[in-house]
Amino acid sequence: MTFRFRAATAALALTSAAAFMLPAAANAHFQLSYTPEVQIDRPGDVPVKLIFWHPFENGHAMDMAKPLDFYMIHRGEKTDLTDRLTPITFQGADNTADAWEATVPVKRAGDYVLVTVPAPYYEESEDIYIQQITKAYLNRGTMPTDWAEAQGLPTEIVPLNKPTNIIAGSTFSGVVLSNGEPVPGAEIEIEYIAAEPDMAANSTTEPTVSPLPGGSVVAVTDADGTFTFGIPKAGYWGFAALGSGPETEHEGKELSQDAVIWIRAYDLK
Ligand SMILES: [Cu+2]
Repeated sequence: MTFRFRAATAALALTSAAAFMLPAAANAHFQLSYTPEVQIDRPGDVPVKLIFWHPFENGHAMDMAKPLDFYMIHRGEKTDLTDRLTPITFQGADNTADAWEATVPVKRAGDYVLVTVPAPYYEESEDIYIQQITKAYLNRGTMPTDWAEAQGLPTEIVPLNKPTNIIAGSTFSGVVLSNGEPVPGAEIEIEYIAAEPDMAANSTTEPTVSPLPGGSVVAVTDADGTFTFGIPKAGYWGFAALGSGPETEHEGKELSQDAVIWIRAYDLK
């Protein structure tokens, strides 16, 4: 983030037009892989929306090109879902953006790990490309099968707590990997989906919380590449390891290849 923050500040100094980009630069980009519920009761096609957004501030949405890859892992088996991707327009609070929807064919009990590999996105205010390789999890029938496994991605966050039912008020830990190796000192940006997308309207909704003063919520991995964060509230929390991936350049510019993971927290009732 230090680099990205400095880059954004420099861009701001250079052009007044960049002032409009300040909210986009000051808060975290997050690649969403959103389903309204991660606990799936019965077999069927589960709708998912892929949106590149600032979900904590209910802010600017970015145009997504067609993802390079979109698939699920269930009981260790990979199923390509790219032919299920359909373009949509997402209506954010400030703007509209190109996004994608698909369905996930949930059949047997177990975990379904959704992996999205987006095309690198050019962020004009920072003059860099950003590629957030994203994992999200569904579960059917409470049977744990895949959630604890690394998926062999260039970079990823491996959860150390089951990501589909974190207790609000407890903690979530993860390990950041790059080419399968732990990444010490990785910067993790942390966001809450303040306004969960309306699945029918492809729009934002009324936010339930406001982002914190002081910018991004951040953790840093320890010497083993591990981080822990206390989860204060039920809902969807995203963690993005910035620039943790092995690819550092795209089309002659800097590439921030990030690892994103989404977890779902519930209140104890
Ligand atoms: Cu941004």
